[in-house]
Amino acid sequence: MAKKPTRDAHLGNGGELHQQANAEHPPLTTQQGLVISDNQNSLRSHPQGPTLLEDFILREKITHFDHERIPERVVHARGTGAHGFFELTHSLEAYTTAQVLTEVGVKTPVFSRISTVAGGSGSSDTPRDVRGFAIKLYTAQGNWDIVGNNIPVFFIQDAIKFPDLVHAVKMEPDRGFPQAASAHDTFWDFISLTPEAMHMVMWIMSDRTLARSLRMIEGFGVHSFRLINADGHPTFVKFHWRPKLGMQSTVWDETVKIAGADPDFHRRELFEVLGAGEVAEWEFAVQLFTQAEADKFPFNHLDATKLIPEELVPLQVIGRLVLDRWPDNFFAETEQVAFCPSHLVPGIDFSNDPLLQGRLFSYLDTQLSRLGSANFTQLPINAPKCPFAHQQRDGHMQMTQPAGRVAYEPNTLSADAPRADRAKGFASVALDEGGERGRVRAASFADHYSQARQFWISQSEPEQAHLASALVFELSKVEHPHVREAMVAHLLVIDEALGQRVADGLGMDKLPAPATPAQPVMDLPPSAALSIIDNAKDTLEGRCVAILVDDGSDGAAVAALKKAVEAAGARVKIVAPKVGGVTLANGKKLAADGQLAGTPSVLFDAVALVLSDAAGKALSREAAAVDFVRDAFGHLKAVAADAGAQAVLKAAGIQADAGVLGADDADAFVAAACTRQWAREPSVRTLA
Ligand code: HDE
Repeated sequence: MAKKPTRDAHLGNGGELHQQANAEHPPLTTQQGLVISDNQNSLRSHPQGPTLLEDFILREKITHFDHERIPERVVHARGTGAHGFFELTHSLEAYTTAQVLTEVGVKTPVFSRISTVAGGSGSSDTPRDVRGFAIKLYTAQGNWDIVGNNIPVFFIQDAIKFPDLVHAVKMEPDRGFPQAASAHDTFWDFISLTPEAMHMVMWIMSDRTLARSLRMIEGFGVHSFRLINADGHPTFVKFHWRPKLGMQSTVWDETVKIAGADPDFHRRELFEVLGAGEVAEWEFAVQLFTQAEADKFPFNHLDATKLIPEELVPLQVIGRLVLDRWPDNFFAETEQVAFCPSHLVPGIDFSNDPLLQGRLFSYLDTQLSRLGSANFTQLPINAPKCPFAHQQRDGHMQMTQPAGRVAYEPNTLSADAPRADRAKGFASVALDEGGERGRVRAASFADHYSQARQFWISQSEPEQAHLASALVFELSKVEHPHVREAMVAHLLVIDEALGQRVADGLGMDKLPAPATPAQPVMDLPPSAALSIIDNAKDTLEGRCVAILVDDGSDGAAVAALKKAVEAAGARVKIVAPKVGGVTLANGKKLAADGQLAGTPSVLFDAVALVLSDAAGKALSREAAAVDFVRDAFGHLKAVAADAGAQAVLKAAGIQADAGVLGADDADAFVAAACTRQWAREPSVRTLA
């Protein structure tokens, strides 16, 4: 058991509190190991006098503090990290020599960082944004970083456009806002001039960008990579991570409110569940295909604005990723971790995707300015866990002390100097790259609308309504009418009805002429994998349910609900008007996990209210309680309420439906809580 810290202290002359070292608490020292006698008072010339420059202890402490911050990531600044492992379940030996993909059952340690893209490191967890999904696998053959996103396609086809894209989405340079939001003129101006972004626009306006939990998103390597087998034969591969808990999103109004109620919503949840011994788990799957197969695709797989439909190349599940340990120190690990798509292992190689090719340069370069030294690889979170040896030397913050006089290769002066190894070493795939050089885009990259249309028609009805409404929301924040019109012109090409719906939502008097596609738009078949709702798991596992109680609540009803919810794999939080808890009708005290005003229902997947008649009456005049129910209902959640709580439901104007239940049938409540009440949506909001 952890030792309890002692609180012993004495007061100094000025009434300040001093704690002193003792048998349990070692002495506090400077960075040089000098024991500090007084950590409360700086060195003064006399009690009323100025502080002396001589105070090297003060100066060391303040100087270090002044330099605590490093530049945040230029994109993906806000992220949450966790440790875990990758375990291979099916060997890809026929395709690759990479041990991490051939040694079944081996657990490879990993560090993952899931991030938003546009906001600064202090922004909230829940803007409408792509999520970065970066995994560092510390394999026996060196570190392999899969630096992907939760969306399988990207905005642009060529790396040279990336700084423009990011400048467009970030805070506008003259005003310094909006933070972490694409709903502004510069973003949509750029996008409206970038037809290749239209497929990605469909994804970011869909519920994919409104993640319920970091454990409920997919991950994609996005680009094609190559696997190389023992004969040197290449096979193309796409990487996929599929969440064990299924995918789930929030609804937009809920998302907006979560940002206010808990800006750390995703980070806190992962912290809490890992601390409670739960894990976050994904299946690892690959799509494998040959050049000959790729030649028959109706698109170019080297174009990162395209995905390969699962119907065309099925996913093969070959392993799992488990995150099970929160980092010890956020800065040392989550902030200092340096992912680079160029970190790979023998048996894996890049493709010629022009976006990937640019990334191979960018990430190493950005680490140099962010972490300040070419020795960032020596930080514990970045160092390989396999043996490594090289002749790279010196530089800022060199942490190693290589012995001997040899720091070059070849040499004859060192008996054990490292040497290249042709058999085991990394080999780039042999390719004939003949052709004319030039600043060109392949003609096979020119179809920008077919897969956007495919995504749209693959969405369920509620998802289509959300997507169209998201476009209306975003474009309503755009001040320039010509930008709105240009976007509607693209949407009309994707799907006429979509363009019309958005134009209506924007109150446009006249439809603009549709944009002119460079190539005829194909009618691709819908792909079942693209909808979240159609693929939702009927489960409460990994979710969180609130029970609102007050003095006089029925303890047996609370216990029965809690038992049923926990049996379904979800967590329960007790919400009460005071955090100290309540006295139940049976006289027992029940502690609260959250205070009503600070713990709104947006933080939960379903809510139950167990209230005495008197408490129900009192809370029906309490805005926080009424909003608690109104929001849960408006966000399509199951609501269970006993007789006493009916007064609150009435005050919230709740019309009973299949998702509004009594509090006496815990199993029925759990069954209803497993899914959102989509049928309710048209009765609570008008969507585009
Ligand atoms: Fe990144 N990206 N990116 N990106 N990216 C960075 O690297 C860049 C792209 C992605 O948790 C930066 O360490 C360029 C696609 C993730 O630490 C930077 C291009 C995908 C993360 C950078 C792209 C990503 C980054 C900023 C266009 C999905 C966070 C800080 C060619 C496949 C990793 C850093 C973490 C971070 C550059 C496009 C994913 C500046 C030039 C496509 C998950 O190097």
